Amino acid sequence: TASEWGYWGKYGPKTWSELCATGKRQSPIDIVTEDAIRIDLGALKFDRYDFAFSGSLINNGHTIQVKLDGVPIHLSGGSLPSVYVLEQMHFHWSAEHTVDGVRDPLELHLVHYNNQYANFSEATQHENGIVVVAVLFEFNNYDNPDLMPILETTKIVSNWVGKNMAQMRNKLIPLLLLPKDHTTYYSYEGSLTTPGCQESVMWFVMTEKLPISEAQVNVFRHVQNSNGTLKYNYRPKQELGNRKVHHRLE
Ligand code: 1SD
Ligand code: ZN
Repeated sequence: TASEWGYWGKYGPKTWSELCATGKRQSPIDIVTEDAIRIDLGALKFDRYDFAFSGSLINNGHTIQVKLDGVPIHLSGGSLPSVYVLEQMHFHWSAEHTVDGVRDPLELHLVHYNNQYANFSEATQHENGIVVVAVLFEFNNYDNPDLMPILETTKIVSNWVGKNMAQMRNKLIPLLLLPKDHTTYYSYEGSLTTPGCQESVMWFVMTEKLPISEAQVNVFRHVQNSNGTLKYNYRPKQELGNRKVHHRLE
């Protein structure tokens, strides 16, 4: 069916054209650090990111997605026009955004929608509707303990394609999934990286990377979907065109 899509083969990104918005602000991109315009756009304000949340995971066949329970988490500041509500977070293995051509093993997306709109899906229809904060993980020899609540539950939903949510056994503090310096970032105007690729996203790619071990990345690489193992789930790089990437420095 036309709604089927994947990351390689018969339904790979080359066949997404009928499912995707086509335009001049598609994501992901390669961030060329030398070309980024250094400017102080203001620090992002991560409100309630430091609380400990219970939540649940789902394997939707394209990624592992985490939903947190309880009070809403808000993102504002950094020249954003309003307050953005955290909708969900999910992972791409390998990373979607490359920095000077380097592709890291994992990228976390914290997906927020503009609270002027009724919900996430309505917000995707507006150019300032969505903010995704992206965190890149690079290989390290040791396990990253802050990923434990998510990884132990990923193992459970690994072969539950699209069926059930699994509750996390341990609470998650979202702030620990951001680098210590979460005020320095690259930002540009782009799109969702999955069909329909709506051009509604302000991207904030954190400059500082977090560590992850090879064993931990392998937990994601073993996730199953209806076609077998979801070995990887990144969309290839899109044209920057005449867009500019900004680099926020204090
Ligand atoms: O890939 C995600 C996808 O899983 C879904 O969360 C979508 C929103 O429905 O967002 C994209 S992305 O642009 O954040 N990668
Ligand atoms: Zn994503």
